[in-house]
Amino acid sequence: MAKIFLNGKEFEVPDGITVLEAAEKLGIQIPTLCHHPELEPIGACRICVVEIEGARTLQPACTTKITDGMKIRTNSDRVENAIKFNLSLIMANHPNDCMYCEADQRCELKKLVHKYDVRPIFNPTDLSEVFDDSSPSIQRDLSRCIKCQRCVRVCSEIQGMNIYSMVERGYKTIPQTAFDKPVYETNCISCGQCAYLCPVGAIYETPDWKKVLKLIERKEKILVAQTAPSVRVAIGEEFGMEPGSVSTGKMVASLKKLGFDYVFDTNFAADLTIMEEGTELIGRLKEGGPFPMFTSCCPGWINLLEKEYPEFIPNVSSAKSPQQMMSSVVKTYFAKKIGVDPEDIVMVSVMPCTAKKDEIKRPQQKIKLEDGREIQPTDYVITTRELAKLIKIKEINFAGLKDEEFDNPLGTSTGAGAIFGVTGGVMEAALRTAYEIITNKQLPKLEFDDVRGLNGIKEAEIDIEGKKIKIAIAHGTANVKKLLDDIRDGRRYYDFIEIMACPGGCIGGGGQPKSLDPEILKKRAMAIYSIDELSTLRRSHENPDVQKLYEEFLEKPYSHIAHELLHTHYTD
Ligand code: HC1
Ligand code: SF4
Repeated sequence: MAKIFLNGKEFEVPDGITVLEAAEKLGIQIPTLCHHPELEPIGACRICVVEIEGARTLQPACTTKITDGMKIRTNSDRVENAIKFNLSLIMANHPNDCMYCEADQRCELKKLVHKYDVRPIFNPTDLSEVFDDSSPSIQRDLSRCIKCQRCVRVCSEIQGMNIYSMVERGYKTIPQTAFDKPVYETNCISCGQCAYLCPVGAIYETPDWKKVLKLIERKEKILVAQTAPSVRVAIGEEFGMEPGSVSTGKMVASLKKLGFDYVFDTNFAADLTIMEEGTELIGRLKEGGPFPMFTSCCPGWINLLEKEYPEFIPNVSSAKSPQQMMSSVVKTYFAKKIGVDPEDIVMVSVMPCTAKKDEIKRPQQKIKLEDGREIQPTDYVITTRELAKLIKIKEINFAGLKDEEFDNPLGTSTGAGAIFGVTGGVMEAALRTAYEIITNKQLPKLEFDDVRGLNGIKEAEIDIEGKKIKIAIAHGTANVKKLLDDIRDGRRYYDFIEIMACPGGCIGGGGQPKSLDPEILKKRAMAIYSIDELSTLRRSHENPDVQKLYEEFLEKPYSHIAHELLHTHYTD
C-alpha cells in the first residue's frame, strides 16, 4: 500500500495504481474524455490534469502512477483553469451542432462544457469533412471527433480488427480507415464498439429511429416489434434506473405506447433457434461432423467469418439468428393467423447490436411466400439507445410505466431463451436441450458453471452418455480471433463453439446504453441470469408455444419448411 495526500487529506491506496484510479476509489471525481475503463490509458485529451507537488507542470491523472508520499491536488484554481482551457481548445475544433448530433444527452464533452462553463474563444474553423454513411450499421461524422482515440483503441485492443488509425497532424488529426476507404468497404464487422465508446457523436449507429418515428406517426401498416434478450436488462439505464434492473414490462409498455400493435419476444425465437441448432448439433454428433460446429446468431461474428475466416463456413450452423427467425415466422405463420398480407406488416427489431442492422439486408435471409414473392423478414432495426431516444422524444415516463406483457403466441419464452443475451448463454441453452434429447433424461443441474463468467475464452468438457463433448466460448473479437487461429493451426480442438463478437456477448453490444461503469457487464449479466432463475420453464424444448408452432406450421425441427424459413447460408 502507498500513502498519498489527496486535496490535503491522507489516504492509503494500493501500490501501482494511477492517480485517476486512486481518486475513483476515494470517491473523488476527476473529469476525463479519452479515458475508458476497458482501454489502456493514453493521456491524449489532457482533461484529467492534476497538480502534483514537486512536478513543474500539471500531470494527466490517467497515466500518472501513484508513488508513496505523493501530494495531489484535483481542486485548485490552477487545475480548474487548465481543464477549462483544454476544453476550450477542443471546442475550438468542434462544431456547435448539438441539436443535430446523435450523441444528444449522452455527449460526454457537452456535459463537461456545461459543468466548467466553457465559452468559445473563437468559432470553429476548418473542421474535418469526413462523413461516412456507407455502412447500414454505423455512421461517422469526423467533424465532431475530439481525437480521444477510443474508437482506434477499442477496435484494435478489444476487437482485434484495427480498422482505424490516427492520420494527419495537429488539430487535423482524425481516426481514419486505410486508404480513406468508406468503413463498409474495409473488414469492419459492424460490431459498433467504436460507436459504443465514442464520447461524442463522431461515430454512432445508423439512425433508423428517424424512419421508425415516421412509421409510428403515420401508422399506415401493422407495426410489430420484437425485443432482444439483453435490451430489457439495459434500457432502464437510459432513464436513471440502477444498472442491472430488469425492465421487461416497462419496455413492452413503452413500445405499446409508441404505437406498436404487437410486441413479441426475441427470446421466443431464441428457444426456436435452439430447437433448430440443437437438432443440427445432434445430427452432426451422429454423423461425425463437420466439427467444430459454431453458433450462428451473432452477425458481427458472421461478418468476421466471411471476411477473414471463410475456411470455417461449412462449420457454422445454418440456423438463422433469433431476430431473423422471429421476423420470418411473423411474416408467415402470424400473418396467416391474423389474416393479413405479410407486406402490410412492418417488422421492427429492438436490438443491443449495430450489426443486426446489416444482417437484415443480407439477400440470403429473404423468405419466399407461397405466391412466390420474396420478402425481407425484418424491416428496421433500432438499437437500445435508439428505442430510448424515441421514448424520450415522445415524452413517455419510462420509469413510471405500468408493466405490460408480451403478445401471444410469439411472446412466451423460457429461461434458456433469456440467457442468449450473455456470453455462454447460447451454449448453455443448447446443452440443456441437446443433453435431454440425446439421453432422454433430465439434467441433474441446469446451470453449466464453466460456460459462465467474463473470461474471454472459456472451455469445458461435457459428458453426454459417456461421450465427451469439448466446447469453447469466445467473446470480444480479439479473443475470437485468437481461438480461431489456434483451431486453424491445430493448437486446439473442440466439437461445439459459441462465438459473440462483442465483449460480454449482447449485453455489451454496440447499441447498448453507454456506460463508464467498469462493472456494467457483470451487472447486466446478473440481471439476465436472474430472469432465467425466476422462469418456470428453463429449457427451450419446454416452450409450449414453440411446440405449438411446430404442430401447426413448421412440422418438426429441420423439416423442409423449417429449412426454407429458418435457415440460411454464408458466402465468402
Ligand atoms: Fe443477441 Fe440474439 S442473443 S444475437 O446477442 O441470438 O443482438 O440480446 O437478440 O438474434 O435472442 C443481439 C441479444 C439477440 C438474436 C437472440
Ligand atoms: Fe472496428 Fe467494430 Fe467499429 Fe467496425 S464497427 S470499426 S470492427 S469497432
